[in-house]
Amino acid sequence: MKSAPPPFVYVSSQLDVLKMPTADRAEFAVAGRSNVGKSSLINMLAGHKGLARTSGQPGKTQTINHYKVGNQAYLADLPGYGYAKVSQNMRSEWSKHLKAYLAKRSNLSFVLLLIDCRVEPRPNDLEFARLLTQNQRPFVIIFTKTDKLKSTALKKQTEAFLSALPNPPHCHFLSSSQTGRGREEILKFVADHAHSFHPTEWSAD
Ligand SMILES: Nc1nc2c(ncn2[C@@H]2O[C@H](COP(=O)(O)OP(=O)(O)OP(=O)(O)O)[C@@H](O)[C@H]2O)c(=O)[nH]1
Ligand SMILES: [Mg+2]
Repeated sequence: MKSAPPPFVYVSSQLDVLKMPTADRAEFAVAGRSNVGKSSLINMLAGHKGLARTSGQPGKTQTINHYKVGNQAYLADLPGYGYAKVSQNMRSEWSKHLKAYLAKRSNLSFVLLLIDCRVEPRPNDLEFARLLTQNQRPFVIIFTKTDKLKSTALKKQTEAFLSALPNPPHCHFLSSSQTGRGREEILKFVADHAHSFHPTEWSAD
């Protein structure tokens, strides 16, 4: 039987780590290339289509958007990387803020790195995975848009991606925001790891 999702509540949109919500609970950041389906995944997990703004145009999410998940956790929707059409200036601004976020956000428990299950490993995905390890951030891979592939092709693609990674993820999930695939497992992962977040890790950053 499917459980009701914990209520998701929008909190804030910021780029500056100093202005983000108090780091008093576990945080899970949703990261990945532009258009991979980050905002759609948050809506699917929340069971609420209009919560995070989604778009067929890459580059929709331009700030780090925080959502409360029940009282236990924050989900942070990150701007996508790898979108060529935003100006060089804008890209280096985002990259600076993303790097500061990964280095400094004290309650960041896991990064959920989203990968479109149809694409081959791309240099900026591998580079982002490397950046996570440099910052000692544990991460999981969530393969998105699995409604677009048959199971044999899906298995082949996901295995190829996982073996190309420079550093292994904690685990991986298969998801589709169209069918709801992966929802229960991902929510359980968040709940289980939010539970083990200790108040001693709090900081007023
Ligand atoms: N078929 C299919 N389409 C999806 C899925 N998830 C997202 N999409 C589509 O992919 C496009 C991009 O989705 P977003 O959720 O806006 O992507 P994003 O990663 O938040 O993009 P940025 O904010 O630009 O970085 C939209 O047209 C979605 O409808 C999925 O699981 N299946
Ligand atoms: Mg988005």
